[in-house]
Amino acid sequence: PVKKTKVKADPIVEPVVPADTCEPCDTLGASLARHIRYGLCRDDHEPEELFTAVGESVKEQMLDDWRQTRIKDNQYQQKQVAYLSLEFLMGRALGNALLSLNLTDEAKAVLTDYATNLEDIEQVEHDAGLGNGGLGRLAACFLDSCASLDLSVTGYGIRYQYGMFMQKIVDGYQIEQPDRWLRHGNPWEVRIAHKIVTVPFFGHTENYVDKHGRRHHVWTDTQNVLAVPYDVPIPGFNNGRINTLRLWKAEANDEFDLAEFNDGDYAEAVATKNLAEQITMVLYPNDASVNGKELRLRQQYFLSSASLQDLLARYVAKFGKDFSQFSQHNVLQLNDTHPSIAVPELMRLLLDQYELTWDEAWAVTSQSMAYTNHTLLPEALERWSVPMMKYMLPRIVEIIFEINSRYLEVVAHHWPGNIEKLTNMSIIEEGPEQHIRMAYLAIVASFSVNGVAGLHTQLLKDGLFSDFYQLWPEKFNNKTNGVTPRRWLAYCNPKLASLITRRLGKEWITDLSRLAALNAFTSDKAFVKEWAEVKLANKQVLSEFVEQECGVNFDPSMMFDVQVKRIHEYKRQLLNILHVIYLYRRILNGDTEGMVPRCVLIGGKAAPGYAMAKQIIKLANNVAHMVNSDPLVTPYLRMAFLPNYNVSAMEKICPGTDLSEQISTAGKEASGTGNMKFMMNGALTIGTLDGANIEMLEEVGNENFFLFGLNADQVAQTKVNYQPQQIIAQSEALSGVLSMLKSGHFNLVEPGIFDHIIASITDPYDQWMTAADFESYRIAQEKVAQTYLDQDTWQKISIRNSAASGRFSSDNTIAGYRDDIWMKK
Ligand code: B1N
Repeated sequence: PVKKTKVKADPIVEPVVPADTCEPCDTLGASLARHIRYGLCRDDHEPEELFTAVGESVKEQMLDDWRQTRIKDNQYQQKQVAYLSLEFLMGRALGNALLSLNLTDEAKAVLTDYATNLEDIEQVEHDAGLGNGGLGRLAACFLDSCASLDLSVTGYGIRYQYGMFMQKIVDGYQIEQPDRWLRHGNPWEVRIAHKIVTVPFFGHTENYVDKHGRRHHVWTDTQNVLAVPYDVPIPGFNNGRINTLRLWKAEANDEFDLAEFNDGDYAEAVATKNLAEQITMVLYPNDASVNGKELRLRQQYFLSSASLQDLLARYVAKFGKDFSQFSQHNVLQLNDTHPSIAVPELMRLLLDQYELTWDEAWAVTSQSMAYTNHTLLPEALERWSVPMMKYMLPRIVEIIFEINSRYLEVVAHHWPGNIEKLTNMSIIEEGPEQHIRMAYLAIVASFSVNGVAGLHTQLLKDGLFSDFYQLWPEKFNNKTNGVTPRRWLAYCNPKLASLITRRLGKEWITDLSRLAALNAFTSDKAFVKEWAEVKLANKQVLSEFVEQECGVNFDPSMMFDVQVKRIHEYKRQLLNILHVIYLYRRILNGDTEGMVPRCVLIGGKAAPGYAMAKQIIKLANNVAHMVNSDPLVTPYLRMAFLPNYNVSAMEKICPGTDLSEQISTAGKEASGTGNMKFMMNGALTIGTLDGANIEMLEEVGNENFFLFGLNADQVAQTKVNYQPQQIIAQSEALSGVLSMLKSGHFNLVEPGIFDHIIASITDPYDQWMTAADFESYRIAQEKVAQTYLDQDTWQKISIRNSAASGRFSSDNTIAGYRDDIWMKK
């Protein structure tokens, strides 16, 4: 490795302390030696410490570019995007950073000096699980794409002390344990103490009119919490850009405890400190459902206020207090409504702190906010109690009411005399207790509202937000989700990546549409053979992982049929389990003609308060137990429930999967993104016409996708007079499965534990319509099996799936956000 030249400061800036007076940073090897010798302070290091030293040295390799990126971006040469999200599901950073910096080979070589290897070091890194599922992982993929597309985008989030809980399975039941991911420190983060800001809570408001007749508002008597930024570098792929993910940590300020200290009540003072620091203690583990807890609102306001203060301070440093240019230089993308309290907070800062008029402040706010909706599920729509919010954020509530009354004039003007419209569209929901409809607040204040897949956006326009679509059609747009091909192909599947690169060159890594060229190789026998060999090798790796995590033997010669995602009724893990029971019964009955040996893997976490989801986990484990313990069954069927499914598990799972299960009730999954990772890695999909599945099917064609089930319209129609009992009676297969379940075959020692699940299937109000889709699913699975028997055809379809996945690169998605939302004029 060559020694770098001295760091040159960018001529257009004058740093306070000229940074080019020091020696440039070392090579990775020298840096690592120094960190091990002088950073760890001792010789008896555990693998964790060695990882820390490696992480520190890799971070060091980014510092010069990070600084140059910051200097450049402080010039506001391009529009600054702030991506506000309560979740960033980053996973591990080491392997990804090395790939982006093109340092993987160097790191491998360097580590041989330390009697270890890169792979082992990588395994030591704890996942940054600062998210629940798709929404948080999407934010992480977006950061990668933004940096790789050379966009100046800062992620703003929360530095949760405890991320997503660790899931253990005990006797088939989910047990949650705290995720102490920061226990060994975090080499990637940098605490930026001089960018601390203060976030107010509680207190009350006073207002007065000054001698010029201007009304002033003071929010006073507040309890103030410090927001301390921790910056994490986000390297672009081989392009020298290092963006920033800024995560806020709550700390108590020093004022709070003076009174108590003076009274000698030390314990009381420390208790107050804990209260402040609680704000960023833990991630709420709900996916696609709300948890109306006060602390969650505090997190939301804390993130929004800290991030906006940060943005405004930066803007003022460059442009002064003339905010008329603000929206020309800044845009805020709200990742769902979770940070939508940023709307009234930006108004507050502009009105009360920078003394803009209402109209000026509103112009700034409504021209810089953009909102992404991620779900139609009513249980996930945020509504905050007005009395609670008044107590916590009194000034914010005043502003929301003012926004609402001005906006309702627009509604009244558009629909004269229509009281119902006013009630339906009001940001304030009336009732025994008033509530703020956060989605409406976000729509009213945003110049862009987008859904995350074609069908989802259509359903937003036709249903949930149809009134708003009539009022402001120009705000609505679709941005189908994507995933980063760096992590989800180049990094996680090196064997396939290398095969593709040997045939196509490496441009696909930044232009995934090039994978289309793989279609030409489906008739190249040698290529198809190599493709199959790579899959087999990846199945071997996955098999070892399953053995280690579940103690179940997955034979790589069998079909690997996988469903990994959060456990939710709408995602219908239950449908999958019912199908396993169906196959199991057939095997017991000796009906194995044409059956393809399969290994079924299910993984995912249930929200701790979601009883039905937890029962589904238990059922999966019990069925797996029965299946795996019968030697007559295991030649045809094996099943495992993978504990603690997370980002790093998916990195092993998607390369080794044959069949990807995307079987949600149509109209319920906004997009899905796991579906795309599997497709990229050559899995075939069995799926419904839901979310982005529809677009995947469009890209790959009907012959290469196992489609089944009702579509969204049919689901809505069927709902009117749904009679699952009848459907069950007409299906021999489903009747058999249900009677076996009812007989207690899977829960002999725990009678009754699955009664709820069984009842849900036969319930005419079953929203998820499991019974309705069973037959069609079963038949599609038959077709899967037939296809798998013809391995040559299967492998060709597999190639076509990868080839057709180009559209689902998050680079593509981000180019859309850039062109239609962020840079739109
Ligand atoms: O967002 C993903 C989509 O691909 C999924 O289809 C969608 O279900 C997911 C409240 C959510 N929607 N809503 C959430 C997460 C946490 C929370 O507290 C809601 N997650 C989704 C990316 O667009």
